[in-house]
Amino acid sequence: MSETPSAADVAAPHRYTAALAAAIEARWQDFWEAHGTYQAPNPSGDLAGDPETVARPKKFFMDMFPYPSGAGLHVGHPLGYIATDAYARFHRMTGHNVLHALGFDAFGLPAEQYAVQTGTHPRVSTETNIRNMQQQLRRLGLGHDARRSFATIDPDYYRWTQWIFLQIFDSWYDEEADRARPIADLVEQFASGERATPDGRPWTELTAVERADVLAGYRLAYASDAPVNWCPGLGTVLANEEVTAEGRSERGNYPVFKAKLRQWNMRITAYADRLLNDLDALDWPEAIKLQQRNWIGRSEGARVDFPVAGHPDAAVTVFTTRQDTLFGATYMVLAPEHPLIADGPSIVPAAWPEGTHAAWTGGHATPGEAVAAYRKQAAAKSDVERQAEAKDKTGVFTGAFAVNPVNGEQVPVFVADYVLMGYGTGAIMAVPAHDPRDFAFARAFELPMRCVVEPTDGRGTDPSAWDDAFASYDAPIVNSSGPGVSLDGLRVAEAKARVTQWLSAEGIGEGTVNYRLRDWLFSRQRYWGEPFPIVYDEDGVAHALPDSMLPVELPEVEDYAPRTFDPDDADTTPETPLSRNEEWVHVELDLGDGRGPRRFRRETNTMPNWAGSCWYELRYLDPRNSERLVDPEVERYWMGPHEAKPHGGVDLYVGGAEHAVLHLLYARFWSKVLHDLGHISSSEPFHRLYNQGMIQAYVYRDRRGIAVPAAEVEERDGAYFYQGEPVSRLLGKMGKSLRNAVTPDEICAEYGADTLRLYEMAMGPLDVSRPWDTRAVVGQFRLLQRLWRNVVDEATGEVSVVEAEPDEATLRALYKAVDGVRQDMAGMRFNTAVAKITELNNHVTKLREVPRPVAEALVLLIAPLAPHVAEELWRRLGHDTTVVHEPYPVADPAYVVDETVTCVVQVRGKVKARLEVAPGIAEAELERLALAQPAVTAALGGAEIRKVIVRAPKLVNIVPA
Ligand code: ANZ
Repeated sequence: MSETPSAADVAAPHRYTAALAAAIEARWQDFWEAHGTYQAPNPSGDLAGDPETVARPKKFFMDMFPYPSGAGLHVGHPLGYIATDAYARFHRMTGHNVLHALGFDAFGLPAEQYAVQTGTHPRVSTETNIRNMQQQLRRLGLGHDARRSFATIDPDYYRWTQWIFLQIFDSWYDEEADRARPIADLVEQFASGERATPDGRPWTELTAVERADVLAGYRLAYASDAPVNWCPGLGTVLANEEVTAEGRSERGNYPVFKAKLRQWNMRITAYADRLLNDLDALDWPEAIKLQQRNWIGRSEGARVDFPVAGHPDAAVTVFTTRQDTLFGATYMVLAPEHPLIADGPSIVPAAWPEGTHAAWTGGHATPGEAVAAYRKQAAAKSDVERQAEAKDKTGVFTGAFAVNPVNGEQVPVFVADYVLMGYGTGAIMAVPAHDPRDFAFARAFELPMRCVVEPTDGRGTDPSAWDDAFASYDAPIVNSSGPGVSLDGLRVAEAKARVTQWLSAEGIGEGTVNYRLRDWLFSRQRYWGEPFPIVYDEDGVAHALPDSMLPVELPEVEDYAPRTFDPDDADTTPETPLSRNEEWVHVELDLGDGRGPRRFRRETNTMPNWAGSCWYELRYLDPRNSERLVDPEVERYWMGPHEAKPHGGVDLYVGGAEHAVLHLLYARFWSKVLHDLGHISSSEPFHRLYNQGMIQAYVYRDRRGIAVPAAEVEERDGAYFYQGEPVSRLLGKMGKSLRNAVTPDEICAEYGADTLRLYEMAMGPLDVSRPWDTRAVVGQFRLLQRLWRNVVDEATGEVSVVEAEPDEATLRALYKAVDGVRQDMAGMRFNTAVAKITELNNHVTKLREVPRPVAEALVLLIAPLAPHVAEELWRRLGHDTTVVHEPYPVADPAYVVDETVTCVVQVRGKVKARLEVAPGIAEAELERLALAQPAVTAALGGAEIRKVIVRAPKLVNIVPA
């Protein structure tokens, strides 16, 4: 819209223009805010409200909350927010109590890095960003309950993040009860002797340090020295997901080393089965469920002990999913970190056994040297790199032999990095004939192969003639008879069962389940995160801080950056930013444990980014509760389980598919712990999950491949030019770096927020990615202009609707639209809802006068999608209530029937009239209509009727006497 009014605007001073839209939108946003229009009442507590609303069916809708980045929003960001808002509005208008709010996920790396560069405290920049984003979002007219907003960096919020950490720290998983229980119950069991201590000594004889060690083996949050990804160049440890396939840091591309560092972990593995099983009852996209299942990676198999020849006390214990192939094991492999070949006493002999194949030694004089060199080489690689399918298999012989328990054969034990220490037992039996990795290794090292599963593809049973392993599950077992057990002739599944039984009877193995899921590394060497509510005493024992000392607020530090080191120096250890504040670190505290004030050292790591988003759904419910995490009645009201939602949870959670695993898995885990400990009735956070698509945008690049500002590109005859030079065009992401970002502010200024909302919803199905096209936005603006004109006289500003009943055709158009739009809104098909509203509006535009009932229905129909203009028109139509809580229009079924059928009316077999009737018309009604036709009356000429034959809906035959 240009600043100077056009001729059309002068003639029509009350036209729906960008300026008018802006005025309307600002007015209603203020109104909603002043009247708390979107406040959802709780059943009790400080947010309790109108009992009539509380008694309605309730819905809790959520978006994945934003990180308040300094770059602000582009039009891609609010796609999901607009959709959930439209959905929430639709539910308010269909009689629900709807909770919809939005907070901010505000701890994180960008603010910290900005702080390092500029010296601005991360809180300052983050809060500025939050304010900017709130302003951008407010302009979109999102109907959030503002009382329920928060940021994860608010001490009032992270107090509870810390409190939950302590709940997890203070509990253990009781396998028998299959749930978490307070650690005090476990202490009780040890103290009473009901449960034996690891070394059998009475609990009372254990020192405090020993007790703490025992309990750490059970706690759901525990510190351990497990190997982690240490990146000296960045000065921090990294999660596996932050390490590239080349074993370098995703950020900065620095080397990453496996180092043993004391770190906090969460025992999420205790919940592996429940996290897996409970997926079934969730209403989530199948693709996401599958990713979670794969991440958890449950494998059923067996553990088998292979004694080591010449070492009566040593055994190589393997995990296998193919115990049916035991007779085909021709060598063994240990992971490089395996304890049997670690420094110190090991099974590696002093010299190469006689007849050792030259290729097995790696050119080393002794097995000891070969193994040590190989271990060093492997330490420099990442797990991903080690497992890469295509790569050549490397390894060396350890000089040791193991004994295959099924046939007594001695098989050589190798060390090779394709076996990982972190999975199963860190050792495998290799069955080269039937496992592709073993096949490749055996070929490279000239190791024997034995076929024990008969190939069904005609390749024969001699593996030396094969090109690859035969890995089928559905085939008979061969070559598998030993002194104790024989499997020949059995199919794979039967053979597995038979061997497993035999192994347990012999005491050399058992059936086991193994998971790919690992415990969750929970510490980071960062500043901008939640401090741990943990202190260490002089013996190094970790203590939980009492409730009264929460929150542990982030202290001021001189330098926000983690200390970095020579990127290649693996022997360095991290120095956390919090550790630099000596006064904060060393404290004298009375923990209330009866031991009086003592000296403690604070934990100086911080929690990972994921922590704050692990429980935020609960905070929306009861945002100001300072006494408890959430009031149980309030939690049950919004999230409690019921028939359609067996584990409870949020009714709808909308966000990007990139959060398929980590965030959703972590949040599910916390939810289960809190449920087990009795704090919440739901055991799943999100009952229904919906992934919205992405808004994509064209990226224009010049001849050098550099992105040019998309807004300044011109199109000529299908080609694109920037400053006269031709540029290429490709669909890509939207963003500042690609110079194609369009902000909601620009679109709001040009057309208004209602147009932007409609356009985003009309672009296509919500779950599909779609290209942004600024030139197409005007289409939705025109829809609103026509709607406006249907209600308001543009010259006078007066309402122009007439007090009249709509004609038949209009009623049909109206109720057809109402019926369709209702279904589309309920099914989140906003694009087709917009199409149906447009169709109805176009019909109304053609009427000479617009009857009030149609105008009002149109306004109500569009209200969830374009709430400001709907409020304005509703008010102008003479209502003093907000449209937000008006009932959504309901269709009259009589007018909804879509097609009509032509009914032929005959008199004495001759066609006299044709009727357009509904396909489901009743016979009596059809007969009545037929007899009322003037042509029929004329043909009868007053004669008596002998018979009327009705074949609804197509034929009526009248037979006169
Ligand atoms: C013998 C065998 C024969 C195997 C055969 C497979 C096929 P999933 O299904 O992913 O759980 N394995 C076990 N631990 C390993 C480790 N730490 N590093 C690398 N590989 C390991 O895989 C289980 C199978 O992967 C196990 O079954 C083992 O090889 C291997 F025809 O044992 B199998």
